[in-house]
Amino acid sequence: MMRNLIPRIAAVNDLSGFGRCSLAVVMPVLSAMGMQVCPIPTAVLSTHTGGFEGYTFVDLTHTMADYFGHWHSLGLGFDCMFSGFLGAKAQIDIILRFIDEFGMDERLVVVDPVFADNGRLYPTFAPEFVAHMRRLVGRAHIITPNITEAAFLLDRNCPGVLSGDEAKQWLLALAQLGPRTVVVTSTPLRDAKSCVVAYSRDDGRFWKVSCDYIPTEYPGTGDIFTSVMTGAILEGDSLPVAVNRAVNFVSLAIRTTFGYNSAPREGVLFEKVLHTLTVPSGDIRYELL
Ligand code: PXL
Repeated sequence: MMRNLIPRIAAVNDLSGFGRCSLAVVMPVLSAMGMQVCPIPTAVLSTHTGGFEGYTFVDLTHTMADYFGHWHSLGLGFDCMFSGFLGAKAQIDIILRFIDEFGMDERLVVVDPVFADNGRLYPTFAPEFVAHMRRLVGRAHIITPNITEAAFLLDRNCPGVLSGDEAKQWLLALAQLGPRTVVVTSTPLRDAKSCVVAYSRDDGRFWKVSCDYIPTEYPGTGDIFTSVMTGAILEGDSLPVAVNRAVNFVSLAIRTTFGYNSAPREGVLFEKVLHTLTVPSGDIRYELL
């Protein structure tokens, strides 16, 4: 049962002024899906950190507790909390308090543990951040790491290639950190270039959705992926359908962008395809892993 007429999501993420990631994509995507997004900004940057030099970075840790304390005094309730890029490790305890004070254990907690990609930590994170993120992951219902973040969370090496059985073992190990649903993006499965794999402890089933391969990477696609998947879950979709809808939307945005040869650091031209989120996806082709 939703608490609000329009599903209401507390979106804990940064605001990057240019480059199409974090709140600048989370908010329009989820609004297009008919959800109310209430942002809790973790930091304000002039651009994201993936491909721009000299960006400004203002950490908003100092205001976050008072910010949601005001919300608490207003008696606001949320159907979902969805966290992404954090400005400092001290924000983990503040978010855990949000989960407690707003009773989010009984609602939906989605944690996208954003801190690394392509085998490396993002520049604003020190290695000790990983242990703090593990504590937040432990309180999530759903997590959506990419394969690099999954490797850091499990203290393993980033795999070159995984068999289906190995991918299942990774998903189970991540679920042991606490979340009942685990979705890992950019998984290098042996029989596909790149896949999203998923596991739900509720029914013990494993899923995979293969992605198109395009020889370019765009920042912000992980944020868009988790936003669409979260919106679909809140709409009542099953896990594999929600993952499939998210893969479809990101693939469409990437193909659209690639055709224009725009600078990858500017992100995907999702504005051109946002309208497709308002109708149910017809192309559902998930498989059991
Ligand atoms: O899309 C993830 C992300 C979010 N926010 C900031 C980032 C990145 C990835 O580079 O730099 C500021």
